[in-house]
Amino acid sequence: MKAVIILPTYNERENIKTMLTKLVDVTRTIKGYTFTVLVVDDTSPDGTQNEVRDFAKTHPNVTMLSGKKEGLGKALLRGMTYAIEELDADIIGQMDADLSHDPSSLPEFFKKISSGADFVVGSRYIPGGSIPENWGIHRKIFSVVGNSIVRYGLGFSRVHDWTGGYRVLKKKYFELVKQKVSKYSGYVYQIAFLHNAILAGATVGEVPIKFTDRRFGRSKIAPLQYIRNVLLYVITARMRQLRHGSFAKFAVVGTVGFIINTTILELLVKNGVHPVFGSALGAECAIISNFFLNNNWTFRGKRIQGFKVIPKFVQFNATSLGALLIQSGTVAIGTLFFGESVYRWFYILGVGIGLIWNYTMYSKVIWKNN
Ligand SMILES: Nc1nc2c(ncn2[C@@H]2O[C@H](COP(=O)(O)OP(=O)(O)OP(=O)(O)O)[C@@H](O)[C@H]2O)c(=O)[nH]1
Ligand SMILES: [Mg+2]
Repeated sequence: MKAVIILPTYNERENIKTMLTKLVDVTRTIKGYTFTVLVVDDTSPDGTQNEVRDFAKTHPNVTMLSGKKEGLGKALLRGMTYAIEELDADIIGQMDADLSHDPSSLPEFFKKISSGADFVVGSRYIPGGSIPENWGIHRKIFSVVGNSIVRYGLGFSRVHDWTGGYRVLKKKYFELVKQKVSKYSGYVYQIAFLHNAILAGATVGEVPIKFTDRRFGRSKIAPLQYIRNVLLYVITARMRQLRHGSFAKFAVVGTVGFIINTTILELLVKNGVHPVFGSALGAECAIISNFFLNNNWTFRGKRIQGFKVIPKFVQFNATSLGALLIQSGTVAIGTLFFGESVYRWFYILGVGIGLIWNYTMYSKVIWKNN
């Protein structure tokens, strides 16, 4: 497998050689991948590029992509595109070049990739990870509050660090989200990238990292603008989710299932099959269709993959059976108390309760955050 680690740089002359030395050493210890380090520099005026060129003379697996200054998001976009198209990357990594990200954690990222994760993020907010103690209280608050807003605001609280730039992912997820994230910049780019990858079905792994403060060079963040943009992203993303809410999709999927159920029943009965058998077969076909449509569309952000599909499909069948029992139970109770003539009202009530049952089971049990 081919892995490309991207180091975006802007004025990192004092850091880049140390970073490259450490990184190249670490990559040699990771088995099963061949590594290229790609420095994506925005024509830094401080001479970063000379340092990289000098280093690359003795390290053929270090290469550089130069461009004009358009911000970190654009640099990453350009770098990842180049990594896939020109360097044939299967796996893409990104790290800050200012020594804040310790290369010695990198093997952990690749371990997670090898064991099935699609997108591994370095987390400062899980046990074993940390933010610099010497950060001023303001920066600490910005960092912690900013991340919490994103975590809970977007509704994927299982991922703890959204703004960090220490990540390793399968190329597929960059290709899937590239169009959607190209309009964002800075930290918001990092957030939108991870968010869209999750929505596209990526399973996320986390590695604790101790983020250390840069010793050289200038910080490029603008806190207030950062908080505003993050908030704006979370709010608009949430509104979009509501508009295309999963409940609406769930309803569409259910309707498709109903049509399949009815069509199969009618076809079978027309061909001499007993209605009981026809409706059972129709119902099972609808269940299969519902399961796969929900898995790949309604709940695709939590898509079930691999062998897990089997037990989940069994659970899904049990849930559908539950809905059937709720529906007929409601009709049974209703007619028992109010006579058979009112069965339609209780049928409608039963369908309603059954829908709520189904939706709750789908979103809280079957497609709960896995
Ligand atoms: N190519 C490119 N790289 C950038 C740009 N802005 C930042 N970087 C690089 O992206 C990485 C992270 O940026 P930093 O400025 O270190 O951001 P930070 O770590 O949040 O904040 P400080 O370390 O305090 O400055 C570093 O390697 C930077 O050199 C940019 O516009 N273009
Ligand atoms: Mg930094």
